[in-house]
Amino acid sequence: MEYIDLRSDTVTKPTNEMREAMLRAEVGDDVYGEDPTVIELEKLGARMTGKAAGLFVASGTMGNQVAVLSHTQRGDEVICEAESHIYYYEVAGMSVLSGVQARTLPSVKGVLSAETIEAAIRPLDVHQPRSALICLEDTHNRAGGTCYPLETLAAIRKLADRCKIPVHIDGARLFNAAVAQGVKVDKIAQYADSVQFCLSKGLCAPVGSLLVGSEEFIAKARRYRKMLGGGMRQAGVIAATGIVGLQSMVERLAEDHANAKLLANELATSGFAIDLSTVQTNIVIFDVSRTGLKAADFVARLKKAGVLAGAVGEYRVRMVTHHGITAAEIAKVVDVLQHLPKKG
Ligand code: TLP
Repeated sequence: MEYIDLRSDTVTKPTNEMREAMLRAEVGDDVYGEDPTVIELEKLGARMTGKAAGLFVASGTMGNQVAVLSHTQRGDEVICEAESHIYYYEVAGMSVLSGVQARTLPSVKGVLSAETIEAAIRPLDVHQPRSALICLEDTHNRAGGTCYPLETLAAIRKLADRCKIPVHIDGARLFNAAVAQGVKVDKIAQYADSVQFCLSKGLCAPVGSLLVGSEEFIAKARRYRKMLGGGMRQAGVIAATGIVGLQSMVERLAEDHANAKLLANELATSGFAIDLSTVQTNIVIFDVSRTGLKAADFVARLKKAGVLAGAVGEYRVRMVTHHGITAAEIAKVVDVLQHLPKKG
């Protein structure tokens, strides 16, 4: 069966232009710093985000974990949102690899306020861990692809400067946030000391993320990437696809956002519980309790009808729009949702 696959934007495949770029890519041993294509990608990512340096990593998870390793020491505390990817979905990596503990904070639709963060910052006290890092997620995955308002980021930056705590943004979907907010990514990245963004999601590259920050930070991160086994050799063949992604796949993310809104509005009209205010980018999360089915059963029925989605809670279902999903396919999905057999 030909599925309409809305499980994630990670399912996107490299475009023809990317495959051609792979074929042509000049390569070298990147652990020796000799892969010109990787160097070009790292410079491009750093330039776009307004940072001094970049590091090509295997995945968003590796980028986030290398960032935590580089910013912290064992026994530190990392402030993050309660449902953030770095805490929720990274296999307790920060505890295991960095030896830090997470201080998880409640948010409003994935967005932490400066006040909430400030209240969690530890005083200097022999009993308490050091607050060593603030992690933000933009867009926020489990909140439904929500963006940080720039004023909130500015307030958090001010607090971070006052308290001398670095800020890391998990910007797996940073370009979605920028396109939705009508700004270039550097307008968001300026508030963070380090940013991780994925090339392998909406930008359609097959593999990889970039971690960007100061020269000093990236030099440290490069050592940790090596420690984790992420020192790749002729990685230019994959880096080439990231360059194409950054140069030609950013603006089209707006189509994914339009399709997500279309889908969300139809879901609301069809009686599904959905908070339309969270549908700001390419993620649509809705509640299926009204159908009498749990999310996992609902998703299984959708699959039988040719649509792939993800269960992200007992009654919460996630659909993600991406390259290759057209408005016509969204209409088909809506039709399937409206005619899905109910419980029993
Ligand atoms: N998210 C994936 C799954 O892991 C849930 C998805 O399908 O959305 N930060 C954020 C905010 C993410 O959404 C993801 C991936 C990552 C980091 C990790 O990226 P990868 O999968 O490249 O390690």
